[in-house]
Amino acid sequence: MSNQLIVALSKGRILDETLPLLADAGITPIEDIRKSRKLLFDTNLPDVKFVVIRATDVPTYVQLGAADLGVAGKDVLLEHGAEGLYEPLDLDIARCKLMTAGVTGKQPTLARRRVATKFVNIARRYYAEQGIQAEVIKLYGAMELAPLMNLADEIVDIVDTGNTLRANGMEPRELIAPISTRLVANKAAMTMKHARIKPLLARLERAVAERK
Ligand code: PRT
Ligand code: MG
Repeated sequence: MSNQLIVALSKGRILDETLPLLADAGITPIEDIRKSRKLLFDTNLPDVKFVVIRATDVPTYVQLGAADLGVAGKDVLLEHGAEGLYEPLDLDIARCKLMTAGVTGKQPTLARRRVATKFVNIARRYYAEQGIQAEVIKLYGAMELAPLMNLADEIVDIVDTGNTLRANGMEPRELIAPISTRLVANKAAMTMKHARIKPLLARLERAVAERK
């Protein structure tokens, strides 16, 4: 293992909240990530580098040790599975909820329910726990469209204000899990690089606590 600490950051909306938090913790990239086409960035800390990747790839990078630490939504972590990962800190950013939703006022039938989602593992687990027979249909985006087009009876998706659902004639139903962004760590790195990870974790813990 190298002496570097590689931190995998989720691009997209999580990144916009992660960078200010990292800055509060005293860790800043030496160039503007959002203005660059690069994927690997030096920071003001000589032994810390950022990689900026698809949110859904962060658990894989950290689990396999290509990155030592990562920043990812709990939704992504629940869907991916936690094997080989520690989750030492709730960064308390990008809060939202994983919910089921359906067409407003239209009760789901008792028969086998068709559920469209990109969170197929979460959905299968959830409906099985509820004792509801479900046929889970994998989509990659625009889940809100599926019930309107009669592709599905329900969706499992992220809800924040509920505006997206309402705009499409849908309503939130059951809460599956409250979601926030987490710091994850490779299990082996947590032991082997403990001396380097510990102070970084302490800085982040302080930055999160100072916001409360
Ligand atoms: O774009 P890409 O396919 O790469 O991935 P992505 O779209 O999943 O990434 P991105 O950048 O959208 O970030 C997603 C992560 O942000 C999630 O994994 C969550 O942890 C977190 N997050 C927080 C959210 C929201 N809030 C959120 N509101 N992710 C998505 N939404 C979407 C939701 O899918 C729905 O379309 O916003 C809409 C709902 O918002 P309201 O306010 O209308 O209810
Ligand atoms: Mg997106």
